[in-house]
Order: sequence, then structure tokens, then C-alpha cells
Amino acid sequence: MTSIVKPKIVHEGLKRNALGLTIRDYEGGMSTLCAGCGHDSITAAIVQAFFELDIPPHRVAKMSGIGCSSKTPAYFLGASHGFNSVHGRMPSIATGAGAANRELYLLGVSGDGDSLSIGLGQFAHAVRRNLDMVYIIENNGVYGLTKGQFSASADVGSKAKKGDENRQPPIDPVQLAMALGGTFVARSFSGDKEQLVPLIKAAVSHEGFALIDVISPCVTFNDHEDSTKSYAYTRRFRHPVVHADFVPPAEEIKIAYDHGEAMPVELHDGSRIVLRKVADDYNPRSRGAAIDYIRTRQRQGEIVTGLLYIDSGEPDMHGINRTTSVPLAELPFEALCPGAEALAALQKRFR
Ligand SMILES: Cc1ncc(C[n+]2csc(CCOP(=O)(O)OP(=O)(O)O)c2C)c(N)n1
Ligand code: SF4
Ligand SMILES: [Mg+2]
Repeated sequence: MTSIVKPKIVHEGLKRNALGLTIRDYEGGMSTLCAGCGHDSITAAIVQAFFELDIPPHRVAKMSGIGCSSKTPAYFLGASHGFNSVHGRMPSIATGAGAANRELYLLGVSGDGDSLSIGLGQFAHAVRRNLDMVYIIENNGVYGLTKGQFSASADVGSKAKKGDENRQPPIDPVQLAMALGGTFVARSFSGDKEQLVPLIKAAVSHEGFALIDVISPCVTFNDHEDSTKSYAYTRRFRHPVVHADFVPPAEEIKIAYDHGEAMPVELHDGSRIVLRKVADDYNPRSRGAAIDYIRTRQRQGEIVTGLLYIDSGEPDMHGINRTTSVPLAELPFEALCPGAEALAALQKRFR
């Protein structure tokens, strides 16, 4: 993937986190995306979230498929592990990495084309397995990298830059993930860092598959008047249903309760996401009610954002399969490989 080395200038006064690192330590190469691309704002939110969570970059494995969105891991967490996979195949790579080393923080970045067109099957099974990872879809409604064809998330009636109208119904990753049993489902907007950063932090702390669908306008091919994924459209029709505050384990959470109606949800590492409800009838812990609400608002032309559904009690892929608590990558080879004789005995049973 294309990247230009960014000169690392660290000012003395730059804030340091608990590891003594500055935000510069969480950056990557210089972006080669178009100026104003929503994907760059998501990169900035990822950098901020991991810096504030005090996560050592070498404990993160960032993965992607193919697309402008999938290029972005080159622009953040330069000292992390990384794998840029084949188009739509990132979930398999993430599953393998997670199976081998459950102590890595898995961060997948994908596009609407990468996840909802060619990679739909892979995406669906990663949700179903409740693979412990953060999965960000940088959703612009087009194939940006290949110059603006409609993707599977383009809305009916949305027009391409040259005027063609999309007539096929879109796939909404949020509703799809909920139908597949997703345990953390959120939507945000690349231009809303205040909402996106706490959502990323909560997603990292969630044990299981955490989807954040981020509307991320493509300024070159899909930011015109007739687009439903443009900056103007999203700003106008965005409807935050919950405000999310992320509270790390060591912090007093009383203040968060004081701000009116609050719903704290404890995550497995002791951190909390405190949801302040904006819509009276919204319940992010009821799958059915959340889907109904999203559909009702969708019929009124609104794009609901925030943490839309959470269930922090379900086992993740390792819990379901009862795998060893020691990462497979760290077990001695003899413990993993019982030898040729054991294999021959096993095969004999199937003859
Ligand atoms: C197997 C395969 N088929 C098709 C392509 C061509 N291709 C590259 S990126 C892409 C779509 C990218 O769209 P999206 O995932 O939405 O990312 P964006 O560029 O919009 O961020 C396509 C179809 C490819 N690289 N590999
Ligand atoms: S083509 Fe679109 S998605 Fe790709 S970098 Fe440019 S603005 Fe971003
Ligand atoms: Mg796209």
C-alpha cells in the first residue's frame, strides 16, 4: 500500500499517556488519500482512541482488505502488526490471528465494497463467531478506489456523480450485524469525532465482535447534491439516539451518572460505557426494539447514530470453542502437535 514516511516531530510539551508515549507514537505514514476524504478523519479518531487507552502499539494487529479505506492502516499505529489482505478476505485473516494469539487487540478496517459486496460472507461469519475484534466499515456508498461505482450500501435513488440512479436496495451493515447476533453494533459519522472516539474506545474494551459503521463521505466520487452519503446529507439527517461516554476502570463514574438519565454498561476489562439516552423510547439492550427503532427512523429518512445495540454477556469465539487461555502462539510446539502416531490413530478411526 502507498505511504509516505511522516517526519516525527515531538514537541517537549506534548501530552504523554500512562506508557510515556505521545500521540505521535500512534500515527503512521502520511496519507495519500484525497484531501477532505472522510477516511482520514477516522484515522485521526483511531489514533486518539488508542493513545488515550494507553495501549502499547505492538499489541495491536491492524488488518484490512482492498480499497481506499483498506489503505488507511498504513496511516495509523505505525509500530503495530499489520496485514493488508485480498479484497473482502480480512475477516479470515483476523480470525486466524485471533485464534493464534488471543492477547492481541484486533482492529479491522474495511470499506462498504470490501465488506458488503465481495466480502459479505466473510463479514457475516466473523459477526456470527463473535470474534473478539473491532471492525470499522468506512462507509461511503461507492467503490472509491476504482473510481465511484455504486456499492451495496448505496441508497435507492442515490445518484452517482455522472447522474446514474441506484435502483437496488442497500445492505445496512448495522441491521445485518444485529440479525446475525452481533453483540456490539454502532454507527457514527467521520465528521463527529466527539462521538466516534468514545465509541472506538468502548469497542476495543468489548469482549466480542464490535462493529462500527462510519458514514465517511468520498469527496471525489460521492459528495455531490444527489448523494445520500455526502457531508451535507449526513449532517442534515443524522440523528444521535444515545450519547456515549467511555469511562476507564480507574476513573470515578459518578459524574457521568449526574448528567441526567444514564445507562452504564460494564465491559469485561472493568471499563464502562455510559449511555445517555436522547430518544425516550430507545433501548440499546433490546435487539428487537433497536431494529424496530432503526427501521422506523430510516423510513423517515434519518440516519441513526450512537451505540445502537450492546450485549456484553455473550462468549466470544474463544469462549464458544473453549480454547486454552494461553495464546496458541505461546504454547510449546509439543503441546500443540501430538505427533505422527496420534495423527495415524485418529485417521484410523474414520476408515
Ligand atoms: C478480487 C478483486 N475484485 C475486484 C477488485 C477491484 N476493487 C478494488 S477496491 C474495490 C472496491 C473498494 O470499495 P470499498 O471497499 O467501498 O472501499 P473505498 O475505496 O470506497 O474506501 C474493488 C471492486 C480487486 N482489487 N480484487
Ligand atoms: S477516491 Fe474517495 S474514498 Fe478514495 S481517497 Fe478519494 S475521497 Fe477518499
Ligand atoms: Mg466505499
